[in-house]
Amino acid sequence: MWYREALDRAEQAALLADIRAVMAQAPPFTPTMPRTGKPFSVTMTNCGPLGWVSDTSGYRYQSFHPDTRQPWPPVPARLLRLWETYARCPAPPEACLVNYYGPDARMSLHQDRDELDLTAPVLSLSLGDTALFRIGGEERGGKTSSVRLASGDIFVLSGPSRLAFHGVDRILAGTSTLLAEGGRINLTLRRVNPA
Ligand code: MD3
Ligand code: FE
Repeated sequence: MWYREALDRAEQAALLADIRAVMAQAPPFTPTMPRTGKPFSVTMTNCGPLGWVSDTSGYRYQSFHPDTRQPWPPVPARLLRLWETYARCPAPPEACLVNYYGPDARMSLHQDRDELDLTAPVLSLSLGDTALFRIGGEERGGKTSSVRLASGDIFVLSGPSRLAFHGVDRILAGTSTLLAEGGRINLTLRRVNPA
């Protein structure tokens, strides 16, 4: 489900302030690819009881920041309310991954399957510059379609779409004035463990 312009500018600004506070507690880090150690072009942080990290030992969820070793900050109340409204999931999110894309960042086609519970929905919220987002089916190499995810859009992946291949082809620089520094922040709220 794609909820275009779900959030007005004031609500986007309030969420951005919440996320800036998360980033002050848990500074964005540059994940690296398992095995190769190649850095991601996206920087990341998390809030919630668990956070997604990637380094040379692999992808995983853990309860603390990889550099500061501090627990992740809690998920802001405003984000929890969006989960309640849009995710239609009785259990609260356990992880909120915060991705920051500069103008040249991208994310190659992948599936999200590091969660033990693959039946719960994932809620994505976009802030800042528009992303050219690509989504396909459950098999790599299948047909894909492109959508432009703009600031304030909410995308909920549930049912079979939860295992769809997806990625970000590029960021359309200068399409939003929300982030003073430019670029895009994407938040994904997730369950990790079965409720
Ligand atoms: C489809 N993030 O963090 S959000 C990710 O824009 C990720 O930062 C992208 O892919 C971003 O893993 C896409 C939309 C999204 C999120 C999770 C999904 C699409 C998804 C999980 C399953 C299928
Ligand atoms: Fe993903």
